[in-house]
Amino acid sequence: MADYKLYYWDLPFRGNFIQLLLEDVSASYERHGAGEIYPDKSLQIRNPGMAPPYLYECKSKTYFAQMPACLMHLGREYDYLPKRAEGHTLALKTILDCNDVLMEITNCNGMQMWEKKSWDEFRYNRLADWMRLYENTGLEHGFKTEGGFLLGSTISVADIATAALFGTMIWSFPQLGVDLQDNAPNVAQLCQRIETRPNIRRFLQEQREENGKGYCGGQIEESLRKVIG
Ligand SMILES: N[C@@H](CCC(=O)N[C@@H](CS)C(=O)NCC(=O)O)C(=O)O
Repeated sequence: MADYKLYYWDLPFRGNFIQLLLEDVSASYERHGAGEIYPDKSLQIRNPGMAPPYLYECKSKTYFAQMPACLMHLGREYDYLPKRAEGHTLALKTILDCNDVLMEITNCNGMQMWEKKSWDEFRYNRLADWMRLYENTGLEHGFKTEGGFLLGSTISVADIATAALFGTMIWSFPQLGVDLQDNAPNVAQLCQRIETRPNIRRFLQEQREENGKGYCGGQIEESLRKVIG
């Protein structure tokens, strides 16, 4: 029996945050469609969750929802959390930042479609600031050492989350690679280092062959593609 079951759509968007970690630690897990739980059973599972991803832990027969909670849980299980209090808190903060960026880049889960003007304003101001924020965090902590990670000299959930955020974004929208390079060159390098870790590389290659450039899906992805050009 697998150790975990991950319920998500056939898209990288929030699912890859969890999946990259599961892959990196060689956890045994099964992928299931989000529709097996969402929306009909969302309130019936133990620890109900409003929306995918859902992570089921077989040994405890427990479900977890909310991507940051799932990642922190796995981080503790697999020793991917910084030991010191500041680092531990920053790891959670980094994942929450990622979730904010996901919310912003999808205009609140597609509540409103992007127009060229609003997109450019977001891209060259707020998104650029987000990138700089990750870069500064790394420079204040792990990037002091050559080949270091975001928060220190060892890999943590913060690196998995950063790569799941920006690595995926750049893969799906290569035009944004320039933005990351200009605003956060060390983060760009970090994403490459994480994406080339053997298990992650194998997984991403397979996923990208199957899903192409797919990002978050739906009309909001179409709208993003239109404005990014
Ligand atoms: N804060 C939640 C957001 C979950 C979420 O918005 N999931 C998306 C897919 S990435 C979804 O299917 N939402 C449907 C809904 O909210 O009803 C998390 O981090 O897991």
